[in-house]
Amino acid sequence: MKLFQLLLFSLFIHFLVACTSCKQTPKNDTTENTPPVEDIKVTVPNFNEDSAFAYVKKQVDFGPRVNNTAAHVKCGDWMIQFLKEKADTVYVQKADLTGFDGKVLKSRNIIASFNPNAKQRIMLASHWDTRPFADQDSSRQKEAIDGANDGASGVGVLLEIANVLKQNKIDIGIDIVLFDAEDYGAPQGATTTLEESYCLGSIYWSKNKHIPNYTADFGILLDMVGASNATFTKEGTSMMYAGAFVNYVWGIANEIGYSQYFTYEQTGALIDDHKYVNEIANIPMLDIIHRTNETPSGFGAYWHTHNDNINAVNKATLKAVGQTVLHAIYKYDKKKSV
Ligand code: AHN
Ligand code: ZN
Repeated sequence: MKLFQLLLFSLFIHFLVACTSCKQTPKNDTTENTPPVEDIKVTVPNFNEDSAFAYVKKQVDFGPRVNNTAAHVKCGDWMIQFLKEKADTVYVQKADLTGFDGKVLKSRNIIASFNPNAKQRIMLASHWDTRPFADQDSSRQKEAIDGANDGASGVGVLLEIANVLKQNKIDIGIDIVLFDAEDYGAPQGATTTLEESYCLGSIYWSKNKHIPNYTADFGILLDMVGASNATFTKEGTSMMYAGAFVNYVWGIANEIGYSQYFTYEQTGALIDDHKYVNEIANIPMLDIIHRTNETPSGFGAYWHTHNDNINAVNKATLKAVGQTVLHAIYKYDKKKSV
């Protein structure tokens, strides 16, 4: 009897040990078989600059996308339709925003989400409205600009990225956010009671996100990403709030051959949509924006003039930006860190 009890007890102990080791074995195996992150080979899809350019032209062909105009409504409707065919969920956030001149601007922020339930997310943004005047031009200053670069170029790149995301599996979440009413900023000398007159759509979104507890690991804003030989510097607001992500994206651009576009020069802090995403929504967001030493404004010579038309948009620049952003997101999808 004693012997039998001993046998039972020893069987029980064996059983316990076996169970514990069962649990641990797969864990150890996974750790051993997972290569260090540097060794992970990432396949990055190709960015089609012809397609991106066609989306830029499509927007411009609606006419200037100035709030409260038919062209603005039609272009917005087209983008929503387009994104509904590509993304898992599209949110349209409507808002009546007040411009510096007191006008009510009928606005829509458009958010296209891929993998809406994924915890780790990247936000990609651009503004889609056009400036209602050409205050930097020497003629026809009161007429709206085409905004081929200022507005349409960033959206064109993002619409092509939506195409790529539809066709090439990614596990992290991606949100393409098209902000409205960015460029209704007061011209110099205009009287305004508003502290902020640019970026009304992104300020609204940052205070009223499309999902109340929405957040992202980081964000990339595209602004004026289509000019020939554009230079994208390390801009002050981006460096202040999202420096590690700037280094990540600029590093990738240089690695894949776009060092003439992505320079390591540091330039002054800008007011742009990313400022409010950083400061109000607390999501680190960087700005890929064309900066130059060749003009007093620091923006390209086309900026807020009638020269910002389709001829100012260059496919090679769209490619450099689009391919860099694709690398950044597909690499992050594998590494889950920068
Ligand atoms: C200012 O002009 C203050 N910031 C640049 C924001 C902007 C306007 N981006 C495009 N148009
Ligand atoms: Zn502008």
